[in-house]
Amino acid sequence: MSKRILIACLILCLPVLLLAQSEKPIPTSAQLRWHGLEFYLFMHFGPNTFTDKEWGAGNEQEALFDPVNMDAEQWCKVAKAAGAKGIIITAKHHDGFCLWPSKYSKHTVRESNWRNGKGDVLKDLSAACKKYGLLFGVYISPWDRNHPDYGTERYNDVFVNMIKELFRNYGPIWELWWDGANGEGPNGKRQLYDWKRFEATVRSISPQTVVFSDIGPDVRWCGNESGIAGATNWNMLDTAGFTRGAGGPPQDSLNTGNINGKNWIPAECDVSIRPGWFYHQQQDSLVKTPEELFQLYLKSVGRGANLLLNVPPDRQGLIHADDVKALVGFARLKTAAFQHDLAKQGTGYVFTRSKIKKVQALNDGDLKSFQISTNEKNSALGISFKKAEWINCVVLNEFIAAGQHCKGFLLQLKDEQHTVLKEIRGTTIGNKRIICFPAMRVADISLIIDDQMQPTLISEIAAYRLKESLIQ
Ligand code: FUL
Repeated sequence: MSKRILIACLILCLPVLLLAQSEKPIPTSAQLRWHGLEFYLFMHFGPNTFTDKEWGAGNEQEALFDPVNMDAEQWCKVAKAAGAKGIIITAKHHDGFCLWPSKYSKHTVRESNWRNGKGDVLKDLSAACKKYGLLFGVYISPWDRNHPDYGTERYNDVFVNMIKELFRNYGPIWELWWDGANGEGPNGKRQLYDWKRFEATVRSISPQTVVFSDIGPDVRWCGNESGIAGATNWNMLDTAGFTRGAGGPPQDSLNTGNINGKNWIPAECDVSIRPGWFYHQQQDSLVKTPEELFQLYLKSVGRGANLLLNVPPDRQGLIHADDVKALVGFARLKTAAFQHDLAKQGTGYVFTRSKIKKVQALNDGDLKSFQISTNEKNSALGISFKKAEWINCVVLNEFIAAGQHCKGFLLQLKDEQHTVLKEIRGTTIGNKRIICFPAMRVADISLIIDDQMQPTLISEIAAYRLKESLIQ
């Protein structure tokens, strides 16, 4: 084999070698797909919508639940207009009320008067999601303040049977959300959950479903309910010795993840568009503004996490006009902000051993192609422009299929004379890192990764000029 062919083979095989060599955790195919979704909606809906409570006691009359104009297609149209990729609904909250006619409970839509007891929120929503090309997910609270079996071993059977009903009758379910809250049932007893069995049930029926909880196994809570991921955000987490709920890892660990964590369990940021999780009319004036939602996007998705934004249907069974307005406004801001990637007009390069080499992967818009940042001293990846461009935002993507490697980076923005205009330090990159700064005319964006576990794979360096009011 000639030397040239040998070198070509080595270069082609490098990504595969890097993947194989990696002892660090890497995402599963279902997790990778999840990372690509970025933003989707949460919907809290049930008796609390009609009682103005956040946690129902479980003894609410079923007749209370009567969303006379419920229209799951309206929810989906709103989700689409917002740019969300799916909807996760509270199939059962802590009050135990089932939004589907479960055979294993007497506290369900069937016992209500809504559509003469023939209504099924999950049937409507799962069908509407399919029609509108959205993913369908469910939240099912293990804590049940209504079920008579709660606090006994029989309840574990009930919960397993409910999971089976959900997955068999309403699937495919892309994400399952397990809440950490665990209080007392109607008889004052607490439940010892059989998590192993619950997990095995989900995996056996639907192996591609990503399961969320404080400790995953697939997606973790970000440690707060304000929608903010850690400025350092590792996709890895140590779970040994921890349990779901009160026995979970400390909230700051959940927020940042663990640099040497043994499992790939990325963070999801759940937050409500209103102060409460459920709809309350008196909060109509407190819906977050499009600008506030954009800032949340920067602090969640822009830090490598996913954003799960709660938009609760009202008593009619519709998304309220105030929420629709805010969501559409947010979608407009986001689309306008990231429409023109100015880096595409520049030239991607690698600088190493005092030599500069043109590369395409960094600004070809393809998240599957990447450039490797070696451990060479004074090396950099970057984008140079023939003519300086006004920019105030740089977006980086790490090729995380191979794991998360960058521990520390320096972003240098230079002018046409190669004078450094601004230096920005950061830690992790992950799936996406959005970095904003006051607008300046930049001729060169240089990314120096000076602290990494293994050579970092960067798939894109993008540059934008956002509306000045969005830069904080
Ligand atoms: C919490 C619950 O107790 C809240 O009611 C809400 O569902 C939130 C998303 O999770 O643990």
